[in-house]
Amino acid sequence: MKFPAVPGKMIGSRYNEAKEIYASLGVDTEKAMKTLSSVKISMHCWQGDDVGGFEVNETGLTGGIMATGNYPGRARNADELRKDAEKAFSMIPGKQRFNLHAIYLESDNKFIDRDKVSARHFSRWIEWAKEQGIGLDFNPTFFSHPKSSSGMTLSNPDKAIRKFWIEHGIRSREIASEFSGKLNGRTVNNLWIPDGMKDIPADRSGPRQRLLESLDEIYKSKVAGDVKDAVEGKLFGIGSEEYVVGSNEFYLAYSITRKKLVCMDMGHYHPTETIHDKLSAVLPFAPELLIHVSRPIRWDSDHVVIMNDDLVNLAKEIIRCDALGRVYLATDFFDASINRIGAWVIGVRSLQKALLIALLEPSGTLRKLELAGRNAEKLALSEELRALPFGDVWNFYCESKSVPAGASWIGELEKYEKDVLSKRK
Ligand code: RNT
Ligand code: ZN
Repeated sequence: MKFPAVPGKMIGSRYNEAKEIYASLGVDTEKAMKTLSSVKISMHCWQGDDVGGFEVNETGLTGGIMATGNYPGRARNADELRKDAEKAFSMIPGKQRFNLHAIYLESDNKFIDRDKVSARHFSRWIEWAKEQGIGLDFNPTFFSHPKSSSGMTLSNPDKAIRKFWIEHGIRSREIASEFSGKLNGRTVNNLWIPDGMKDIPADRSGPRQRLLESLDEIYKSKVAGDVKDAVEGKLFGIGSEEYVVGSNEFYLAYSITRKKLVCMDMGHYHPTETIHDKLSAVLPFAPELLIHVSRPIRWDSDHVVIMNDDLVNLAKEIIRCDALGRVYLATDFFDASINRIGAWVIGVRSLQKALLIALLEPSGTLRKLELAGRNAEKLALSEELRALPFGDVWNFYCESKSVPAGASWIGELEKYEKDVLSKRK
């Protein structure tokens, strides 16, 4: 099938017109593109293989999260995953980052348990990141393991199990520290645990007290390099509908008092609750935070991110709060029912488009109208802004970064599926 690429000759002329249109509203398109180019999105490794990972004793995905579908072509090993990520990067404008989970280790067919994992097992990832000129982020993996099958890890009443997971947390920070040192930059190390209960607990505070102590133990020592520790709460998971130990309130309080980053995942709140309003509430107290960019449909379903209102509202808040340097963006979704490289590219490009829309907003004018009490004018202007030719700026931006503009990348996706993915059995 042919996909409507924007005719190359038109991209420049359409951009020039768009530039003038935005300039008439006081918006500088060049500046917007320059700012967009400075944003590095941490693309999650786990869309590439449905959160399977490469442990020798792979147990399958557990922990209250779920990837549904069995579209052919998932990456079966780290080499394939790297190749797929490179393909995705070739269709995403600008250099980004890559986000690894501990289960994506490479241990040459030897079983390495979570309490023994170390930077050595990620040396090929570090080499690859150097070649790509990108930074790496990290996540300890507290799910898909026999010692998490009771649904309790860092909050487990059994001291030995708790200790096992604390050790995993400590080792993960060391790996993050190695990433930061070897790649000469920051590494966000995000901790999420599945701990919770299906039905009404007799004791809600005990597990939380134990989690608190386990976390303090993990973060007790300083690690070298620029490691940003983040903690991610949520409302519920499959099998933990009634109670999640690491709830949003728990981690918000923890992160503020312990000077950690809180991670807000767009799918981890009540189904009608969105996160854009939370930024200006948390930022006065938290120097930095992490966002897991996801798309919940009716529940924390981790659908591929698209440029919907939730995403655009989030992007606008980041820009309006002038918080680009304080808010780290990491994608987090896993759809196993479609081409996985496509999923990555759709998600990251959608986030970039949302940021571009936000950067092209005449926010000063909207604010002035609000202050003057001209609220009909404010609403009218923001509605008219939706019809502005942001797509012409986007296409020009893609072209300036030497990646396909418009829908033309879909052809490349199809070709890669035919040449590479369809050959994986
Ligand atoms: C789970 C959290 C968590 C995971 C990844 C795989 O609900 O969102 O971030 O998606 O760690
Ligand atoms: Zn998440």
